[in-house]
Amino acid sequence: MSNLQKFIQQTYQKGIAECSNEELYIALLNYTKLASAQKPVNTGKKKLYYISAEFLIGKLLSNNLINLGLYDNVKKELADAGKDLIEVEEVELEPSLGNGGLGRLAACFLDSIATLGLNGDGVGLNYHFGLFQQVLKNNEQTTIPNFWLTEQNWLVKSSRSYQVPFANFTLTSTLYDIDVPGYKTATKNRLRLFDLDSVDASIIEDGIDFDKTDIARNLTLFLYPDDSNKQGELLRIFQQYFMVSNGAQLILDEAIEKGSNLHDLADYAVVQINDTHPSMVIPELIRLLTARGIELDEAISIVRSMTAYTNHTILAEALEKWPLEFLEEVVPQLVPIIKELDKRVKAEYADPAVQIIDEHNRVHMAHLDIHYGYSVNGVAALHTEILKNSELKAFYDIYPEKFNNKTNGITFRRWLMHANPRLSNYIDSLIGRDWHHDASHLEELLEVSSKADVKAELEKIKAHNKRKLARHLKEHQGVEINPNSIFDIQIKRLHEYKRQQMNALYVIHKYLDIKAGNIPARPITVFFGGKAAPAYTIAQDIIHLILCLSEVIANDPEVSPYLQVVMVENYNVTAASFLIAAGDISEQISLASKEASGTGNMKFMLNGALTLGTMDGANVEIAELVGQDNIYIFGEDSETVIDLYAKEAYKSSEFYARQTIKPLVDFIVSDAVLAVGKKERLERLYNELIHKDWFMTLLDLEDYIETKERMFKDYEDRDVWLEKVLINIAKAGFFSADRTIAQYNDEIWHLNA
Ligand code: 26Q
Repeated sequence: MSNLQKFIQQTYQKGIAECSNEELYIALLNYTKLASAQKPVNTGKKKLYYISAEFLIGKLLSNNLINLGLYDNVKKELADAGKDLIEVEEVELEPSLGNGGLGRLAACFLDSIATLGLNGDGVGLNYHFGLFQQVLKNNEQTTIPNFWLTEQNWLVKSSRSYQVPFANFTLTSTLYDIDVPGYKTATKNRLRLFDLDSVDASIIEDGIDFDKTDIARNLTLFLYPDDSNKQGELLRIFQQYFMVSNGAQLILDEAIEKGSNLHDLADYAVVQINDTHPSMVIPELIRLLTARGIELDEAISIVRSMTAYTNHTILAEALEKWPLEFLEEVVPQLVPIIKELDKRVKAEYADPAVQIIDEHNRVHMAHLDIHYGYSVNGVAALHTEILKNSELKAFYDIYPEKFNNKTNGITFRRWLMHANPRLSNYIDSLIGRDWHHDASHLEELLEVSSKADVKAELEKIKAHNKRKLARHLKEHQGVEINPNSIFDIQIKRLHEYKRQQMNALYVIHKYLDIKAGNIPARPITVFFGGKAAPAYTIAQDIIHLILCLSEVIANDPEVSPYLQVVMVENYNVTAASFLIAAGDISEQISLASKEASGTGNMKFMLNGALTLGTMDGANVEIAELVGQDNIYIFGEDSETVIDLYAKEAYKSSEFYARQTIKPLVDFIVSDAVLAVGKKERLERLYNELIHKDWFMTLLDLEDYIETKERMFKDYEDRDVWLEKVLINIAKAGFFSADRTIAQYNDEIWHLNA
């Protein structure tokens, strides 16, 4: 009997063939945990702590099996017993510990850090319900708690527990670990998730409502609870401090256990601050060091030499600024430290743009990070340039040496090997397996990019993945799609700057065009997926429009054979794996200058979709790598856009007046759409587009429509299209997170492998 057979026999007193998929999942979870437990943790002297409010890790079973080198065997043993690992995997619930790009990036990074043999753990919170689950009902998004944390799970309870002091009470934490086995490595790392001992899910009322003031019960229930009122904002401060105080205590303890005297703490620890949610770690580390007898000046300099900040956005509304009085109410022990740090800045720099505490007594968390950390990085070349030259220019003038770029990356283990095993295996057969450890080897595909048999196989693989997605959607959402259509996909958080509304206007264009008798060469399926923050009204309105269009088109027999719109419910990592492997067109259509990087763009490219995008974020680097012939770029560039904002020169009403645009925008409030939708929502969106359109949808609309039409035309020349596909896959190696992490380590962390 094999190890797995023995394990299952011992667990259930029966063979694999006799087990249900549920039983097999539980057994495999524990089997995998056991295999991983046998791997020693990395013991390198200096350790990275990647602190993040989000870790969007996705289901772990297959990924861990792949990394532990067990996948092929387990799959085969199950198959021999008439079982399908893919079906067993269905049983696993996806952890709900993240929202979007920043959280998924953290998860990809953990995989690469471990794979490169670097000593680095993730630090965050164990949210019992995490981000809400999205349910689409009556053409609207509704929200329910996401119950992901079942009794049997990947967490391993540790013996570490800390006290976290707040103004009026102290809370106790317990640390849970999730193993992060690198890809075929000798050691592992961990994701360290702190939980609140006194958390109590029974306070959840209707939907995702709960008593925001009951901190001792609610602190680790939800990720990003509604912060549209003061109680919600205070809760976020409670959460952030709970995360960083636990993290800081862990950092000091682990360093001391390894022999640190704390004066040399920076030889033992480096902290990467993932956006500003963990920024309070800086004053908290200073507080803890001074409490242990280190002079303030020295404490500040120790912390400055071990903290680094990553910026993920230039949207002003996402840059956190906490009223000092809120901090006073929640964490008064930090306030004198923050005031002291601010005083030192004020003594040196007069420029109001670089102050930590502004004239309205708000604490700018990013400013704290930049002054009191040693590194500031953006997440794509263009993004970092915009930070240096405009958003953070005043800081760049003071500290040019702190600024650096780290273009994002993705783990190919999950986003190719697991999401698209057919393609992954086919690549192995063409160029061998060197790319598993060094993704630049994918360029060897260029040598076969013109071969007819290679193109034919790529075509087959894509068709297979489309059928797989079709089955998945049928089972999970009851939607039928045409696997022979072109799959045009936009999946990402709902946000006006990402311009899902522009794609919706294209759908309207296509609908009216088909009504006018112009039948497309091939049917088109337009997929959307993404959640909207519950308090973000216009984003909800955009979802509403998409769902209404989907219904109008489905009910129109003149159009439905050629055009379908699908809004994928509760878009998450699991859905992404299916969608990305099946995509033909990757929609990356943010207003230039607004998308810091994007990482979905990289995943689609790696899986053989062509990008339809603006010169924004990492699209710019994709365009440089593949060349203009192998990407579809449209729209104004970031300089033009930044200039339009500076001069307040964009007037959406002028674009609306154009004969090409007006009928499309008007259709939002047409009888056809109003018949299936809510007047209030549709009119609000319509008015927003005509009178404000802050993210300049109408500016790029014509070019977008023309470029997309050209893309559909090009799709029909399969030979040429597939050559472009192959060039995209071959050039995707640069976007391996292994490359990104090697750069973080060489230029920021300096850990020994
Ligand atoms: C801020 C203030 C108050 C409440 C919430 C927030 C908040 C929450 C989440 C601000 C930002 C986020 C998440 C940002 C995010 O996911 N950014 C994405 O990061 C990716 C990884 O670097 C990039 O590829 C994307 O371009 C960027 O949008």
